[in-house]
Amino acid sequence: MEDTNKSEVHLTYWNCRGRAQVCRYTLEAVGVTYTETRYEVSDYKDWFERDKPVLTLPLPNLPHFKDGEIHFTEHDAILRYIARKYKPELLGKNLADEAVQENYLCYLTKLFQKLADFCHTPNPTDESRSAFAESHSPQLTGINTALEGKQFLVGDYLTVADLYFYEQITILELISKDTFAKYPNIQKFKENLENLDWFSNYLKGEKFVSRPYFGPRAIINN
Ligand SMILES: N[C@@H](CCC(=O)N[C@@H](CS)C(=O)NCC(=O)O)C(=O)O
Repeated sequence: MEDTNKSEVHLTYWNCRGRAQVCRYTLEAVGVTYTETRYEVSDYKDWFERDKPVLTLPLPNLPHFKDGEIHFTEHDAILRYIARKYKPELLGKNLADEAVQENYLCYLTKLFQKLADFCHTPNPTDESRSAFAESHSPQLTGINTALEGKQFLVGDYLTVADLYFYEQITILELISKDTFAKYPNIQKFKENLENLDWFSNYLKGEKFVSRPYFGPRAIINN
């Protein structure tokens, strides 16, 4: 278990990308000092048998997030909390932008489970991988069109939905590497994010969890 010195702001998850990755991006985006616990899957008993039973939360799970006395679970609640507290514009600068941001974020949080499920499906073939990616073409076409003339999903500034979409682009590329060949605006969007100084430094740095994406039962994972 990797356990950096605990600070007031602390994120706990497995040592993989999973549901915590966008929480990590969001912590980086707001620039707050934070620490992490990352359980090794081989030491899963540390979580399930030692720490989880004594966690006095109504819905103990991973990820869980602590900010001083405030302590809770659910990765999407964590994302919104971090943004709301440290940089509310990450949820949209006005009511109209908030609606667009939430529209994407709600869609993408549901999509996560579908991507994760596919990555755990036995015996994927090149055909099944590209067919799965292709099954999302109505939504990807819609997003590609909506990105025309825009830097990010809401407009010219970053929101949590962008960070979420970024992560899912990388998962879809892991499933089928040419998924975005026919979506130039999504490719440009990905570059726009990777060109942000704080993000490119994070991706190159030691804190970044590059692999694996999921736990060891995933078939598509690296
Ligand atoms: N709805 C929860 C799902 C959390 C969840 O499924 N966590 C998985 C990893 S992605 C886990 O291993 N949980 C540990 C547990 O069940 O105690 C969320 O969105 O955060």
